[in-house]
Amino acid sequence: MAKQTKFTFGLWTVGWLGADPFGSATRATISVEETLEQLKAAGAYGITAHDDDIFPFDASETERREAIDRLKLALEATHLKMPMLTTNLFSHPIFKDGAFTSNDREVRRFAIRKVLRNLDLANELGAETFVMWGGREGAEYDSAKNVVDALARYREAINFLGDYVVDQGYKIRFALEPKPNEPRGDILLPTVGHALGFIQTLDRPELVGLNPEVGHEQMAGLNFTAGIAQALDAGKLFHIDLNGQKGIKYDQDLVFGHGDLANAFALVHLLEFGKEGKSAYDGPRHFDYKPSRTEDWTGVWESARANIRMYNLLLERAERFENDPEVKALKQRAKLDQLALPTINSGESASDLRNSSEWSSFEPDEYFNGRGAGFVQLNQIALEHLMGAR
Ligand code: DIG
Ligand code: MN
Ligand code: MN
Repeated sequence: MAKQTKFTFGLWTVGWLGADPFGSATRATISVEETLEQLKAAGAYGITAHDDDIFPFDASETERREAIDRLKLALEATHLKMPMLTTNLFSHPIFKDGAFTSNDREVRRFAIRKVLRNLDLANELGAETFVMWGGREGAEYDSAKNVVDALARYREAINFLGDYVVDQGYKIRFALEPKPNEPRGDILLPTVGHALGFIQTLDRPELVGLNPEVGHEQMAGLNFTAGIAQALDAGKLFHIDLNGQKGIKYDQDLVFGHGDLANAFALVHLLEFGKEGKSAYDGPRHFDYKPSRTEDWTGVWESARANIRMYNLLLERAERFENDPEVKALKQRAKLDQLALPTINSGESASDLRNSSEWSSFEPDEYFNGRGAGFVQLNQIALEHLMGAR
């Protein structure tokens, strides 16, 4: 049975009208009220947004307030929540060389001011996670960006914003979203690993975690589920962007599971059973995808439902995999239980290890032509579960 998972969608996802660098929009816009009603009907728990998704970049204070109050009414009418807010620091020309790390100091100061106002809005809307995707933080030319200075400016901005959240008493945590490239030739903090290392250099590392996106790690040729495991290991999985990507190419933002399905299966298994058989992540399952440009509005809502259906189907199959007695036996053959054991005995010293009696019977040659791991069969059974063949 599908759990009551907290599925959320960015307003900008189903709201993407199809315009891309090679063509104009293929869909007409619809109202925020209809968008929230449709997402509620599709099974969403909540929505997320950039500030510029709620009101235009150049909205007057009155227009801004009207738009926010209109959104709040639509949230009330649909009982949808808003667990995450984020800031658009990438669309307006002012951000053409970045926001926090623009070479232009006036732009950096403007960007921080825009985020300060958006943090107040996040607090007003009850959003506890504040995503920061630095889509324009980066460069096309190595000579045009001193990366050491850029990281110092990034750090300065996040430290300043962390101080603001603490001074205001906001219950907000930041989630950095890595991406290797697009729209910049190279984006700063390109992967989970880079972002984890950067977080440790901040004044308040406890306030800052990650919002990894499936397709972004996969654009760099990395295993997304392994990256999520490292984020969990570091206690930094504050949010997650689910979608699909078919290998190393432009950011496809496909429906979740419509790219590397086997890795999506492993991801759902990790999220739902990765902590001693229990859920390893209790945050929203957030879809950051784009309904294909080929679709009309009927197709958009079908794609929204497809994200949830894919997650629930993978959850069902991951649960059968987790509880399959044959899988338990195969995991033992693959020594996964041994990997969970510490390598060194409690209190064992280097000389204890060197003088252990085990060495008298230990035969490295036994690993030739024997002691096979059984990984392929385990993978076969996993894929049979994925395919609904078991
Ligand atoms: C792109 O993957 C980014 C932007 O859509 C947004 O800032 C962030 C929020 O999930 N993801
Ligand atoms: Mn993306
Ligand atoms: Mn994203």
